[in-house]
Amino acid sequence: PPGYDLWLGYSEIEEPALLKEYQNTFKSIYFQNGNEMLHAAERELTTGIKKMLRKLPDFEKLRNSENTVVIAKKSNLESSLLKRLAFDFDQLGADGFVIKTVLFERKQVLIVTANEDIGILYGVFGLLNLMQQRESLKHIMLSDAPKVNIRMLNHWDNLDRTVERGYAGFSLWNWQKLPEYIDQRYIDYARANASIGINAVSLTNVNANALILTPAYLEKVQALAKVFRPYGIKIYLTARFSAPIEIGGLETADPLDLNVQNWWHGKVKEIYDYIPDFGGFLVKANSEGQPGPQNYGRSHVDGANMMAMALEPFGGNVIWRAFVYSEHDTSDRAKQAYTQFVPFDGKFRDNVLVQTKNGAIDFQPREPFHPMFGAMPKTPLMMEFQITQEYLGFSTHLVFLPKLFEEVLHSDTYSKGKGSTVAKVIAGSLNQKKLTGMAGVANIGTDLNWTGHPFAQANWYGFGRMAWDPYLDSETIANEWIKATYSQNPNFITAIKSMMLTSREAVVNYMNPLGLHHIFDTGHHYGPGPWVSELSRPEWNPVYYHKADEKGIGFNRTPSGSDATAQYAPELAKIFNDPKTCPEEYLLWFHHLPWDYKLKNGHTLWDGLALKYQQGVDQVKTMIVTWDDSKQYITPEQHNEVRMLLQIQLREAKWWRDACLLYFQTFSKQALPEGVNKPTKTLAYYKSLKFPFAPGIRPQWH
Ligand code: BDP
Repeated sequence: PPGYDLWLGYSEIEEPALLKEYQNTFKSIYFQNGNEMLHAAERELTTGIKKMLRKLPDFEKLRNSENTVVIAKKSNLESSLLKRLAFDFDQLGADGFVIKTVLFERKQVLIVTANEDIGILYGVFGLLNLMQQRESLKHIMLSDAPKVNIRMLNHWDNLDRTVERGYAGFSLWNWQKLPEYIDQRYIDYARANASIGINAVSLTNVNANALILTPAYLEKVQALAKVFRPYGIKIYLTARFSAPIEIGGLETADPLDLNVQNWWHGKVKEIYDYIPDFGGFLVKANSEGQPGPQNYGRSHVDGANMMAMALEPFGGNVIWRAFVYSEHDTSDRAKQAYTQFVPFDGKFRDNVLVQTKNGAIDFQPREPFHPMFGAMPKTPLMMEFQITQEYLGFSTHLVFLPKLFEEVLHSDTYSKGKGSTVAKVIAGSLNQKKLTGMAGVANIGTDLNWTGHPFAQANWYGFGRMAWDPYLDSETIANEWIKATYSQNPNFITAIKSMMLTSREAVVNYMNPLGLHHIFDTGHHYGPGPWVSELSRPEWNPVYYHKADEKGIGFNRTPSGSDATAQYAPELAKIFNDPKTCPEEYLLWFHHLPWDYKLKNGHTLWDGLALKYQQGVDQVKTMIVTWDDSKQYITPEQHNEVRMLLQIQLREAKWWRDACLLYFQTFSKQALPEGVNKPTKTLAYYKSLKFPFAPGIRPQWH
């Protein structure tokens, strides 16, 4: 089916000179014999070469002088060859690899080597990627190693196979047919992840069901672990804090209760009997109704450390989420995670990571980076990005997320002076962290092309690449992905790359320009709902976030308001506090400003806001032109599916513009500036819309 192959399509090499070069290179391959992981790597190389070179490669199990390619661990290479390679293996760690062509006994030999099996697997994918990028291998010298330890997908999959905030069908995990039936999809999923270096997955929703920790499910999880193991992927499960009560028959889940502690120890031991390389637990506690240590008057540290102690003897980790805000706390929601967690810096056990969303609210089209990243030098902070597009148009809108990821990672926390970027915090280099990680909430489901929108595949791909190397730039990633997925044609690449790179700014413009945020319709988050005001908790209402009134619009987070800026380094707080120096893309995030406030370009705030909404719509129109102009380079089916999706995106961009502007106009009481299209419907019409078909909603919000 179209799109099923993802970026592993291995299209035929059409360029004759390069084809010839590759054919010469792959005359005789020595591939070190070995375990399941090496076999997986060898299988992948066979598939790739067969497809790209139209010919089955010649593999040798014994090293001989005819070999033109040698793929083996360092410990398996003869010393004369190692000498030729002249490479310092210490810099590779366990996961890194080197790909190098050397002159050996008067012949060119391409070597792929590493310290460990997993390095060989990544090296083979690295080699295949070079070929998909159509790079010459004649003088290749590439070494690469990941900069982050845990590179993880978080699935928000429920046990009934619905996916919270999932827009690409149902959950891949077929609990009914497991453990006996191994769907080919599990294998292809593992291949795709390994190809970009993802080495951990959490299978289940953070709004957890304790049943996943019972033997009936564990034997199924075990079967998945067996499929993922050769691809270097560890399984994590979400642990519901109240599991000792729900499946353990205890009366409490108090982390300081001895019976509770013993229960978790026993449970963890049981899990490791099924899955000896189990990764650990991902926990959402005391957040949005999930139980947690605070139910018993205990702290996040008490809860996390209790689980960490149970996992420690087995080498497992606790990933404790910092996405908390409380109904009892009336302070600005944006401040609450910091308030709850920063005092605990240095108090978590060594195998605890605190997983923090990229921004302080909730995966909005744009947020300033989360202030916790600059404030917990003694705690391994794991980044949580959302790959599934809950607030960015679901799987219907083309939005290239690596642009967003890059913006966050390149942000400067100033926590140790200028240049203290979030990327350095995540990679652990800023504060010498031993354990590092990055997680992405998966956008994957049973849809034939995995992600619903074909371009949403680029977000899975890009997330993996950036988890491997948080310093990578989004343009490089777009380039790689287009070539591996669609076409090698330079015209196509240039056009589509620029379309992808502007797509994120487009969605910000037509949904949440100038720092607006969380003005989505309730529950499902499909479409605009800036007028929503009657939900029980104030911070669930969009009016809480935009605070539009007769005088102006925006959330004052400066010292005269909620003072959330005080959670940033003083240098940064100073910049954010003054509307004149605050980057305009964060203006209404940090300030409540009058409708006639003058923007940098001379427009009033009202006019500027309206023009931004219009610009977003216009950018989508341009994307459509670009896509149509590129028709000749791809198949009609490929062209048509994205064309249809772009038409929906355009319609929805206009909907956002019109609904938001009509609503905000009731406060600004000003006409739309020239250049902004007149809405074709009334505000009452937009308010009346209902969406019983919106996918991915959490059941409790129906
Ligand atoms: C919000 C989602 C909700 C998740 C929550 C979380 O709307 O479905 O459960 O985040 O991350 O964005 O826990």
